[in-house]
Amino acid sequence: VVDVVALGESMVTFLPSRPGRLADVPSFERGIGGAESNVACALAAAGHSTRWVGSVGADGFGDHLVETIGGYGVDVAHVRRDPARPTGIYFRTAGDRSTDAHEVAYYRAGSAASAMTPDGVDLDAVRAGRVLHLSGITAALSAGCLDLMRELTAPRPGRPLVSFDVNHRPGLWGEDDGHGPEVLLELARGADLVFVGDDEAREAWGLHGARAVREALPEPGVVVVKQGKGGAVAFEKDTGGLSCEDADGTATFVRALHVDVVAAVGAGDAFAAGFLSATLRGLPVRDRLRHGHLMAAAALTAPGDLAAPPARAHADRLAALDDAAWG
Ligand code: KDG
Repeated sequence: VVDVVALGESMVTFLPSRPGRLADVPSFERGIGGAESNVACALAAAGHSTRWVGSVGADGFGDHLVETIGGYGVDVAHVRRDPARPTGIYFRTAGDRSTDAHEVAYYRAGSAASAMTPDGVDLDAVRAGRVLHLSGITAALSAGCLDLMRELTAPRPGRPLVSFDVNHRPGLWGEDDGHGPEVLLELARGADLVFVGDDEAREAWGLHGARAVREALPEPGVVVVKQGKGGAVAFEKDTGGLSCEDADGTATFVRALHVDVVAAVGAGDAFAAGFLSATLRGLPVRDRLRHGHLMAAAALTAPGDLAAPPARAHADRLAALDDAAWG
């Protein structure tokens, strides 16, 4: 059995050669992006067996994604190659160091991945892992993708542990979609493990603070609310299998590591990967949060979406440092 299957759209990313407005940047370097495949790659680099399921065009960018993600050791055998639609791409500018404000230009409308539906995806391959990792980005891509997300978060006997990173991307919700980011709350309620930033919860759902998020999401066994540079808080209830420190529903907070940020993009994916890795290893919730922060710190201090995570033994030593080191 694969440890983690991640499903979502991956894109070729164009990273700016220098800071500045999109209008002024003269050249870009090719990278890869895609929140869910980022999680799969980071988990593979951390020693887990992973699979990425998605759809890309039968084009050179699709080849590049499949080869690069496969190069991390991720199983890409179930990625669909769509001869009729292109691989999505996107450009972004370097974040302003103080505000992290950056411009993003997506070219993904009508992409191969946006045509995913419950019928067009090998659902057995998607459900074959111990964990299925999804994100709210997929729900925003098309009506068919939203149907697929509803199918995968619906209750079902024997389903894998469903992990859902809200990943609210305001630029993806069109005016005429007929739904907005409130559907992310519905999907999150069907998951077993939810990651959400407090800023996302405010923007997408009008919820203020970690407690309000937990109150709006009482069903998932674990809800992790990320509080930016401050840290992250996990609410956990008995999930009947995973270890559980605070079955009474109390919260566990762990401060984030303070690092000099090189590029913030991908840090949330790295956090999810660290938390999931520690979850698969049956570690207590405090250590899951610490491994999330450690992987996020590695991603924050490297350019691009993906950073090599610390080796497992190294991460374990850092996670085991005493409370004084972790603040
Ligand atoms: O989390 C990083 C992702 O945002 C990036 O890789 C691109 O998947 C992406 C998206 O849809 O924004």
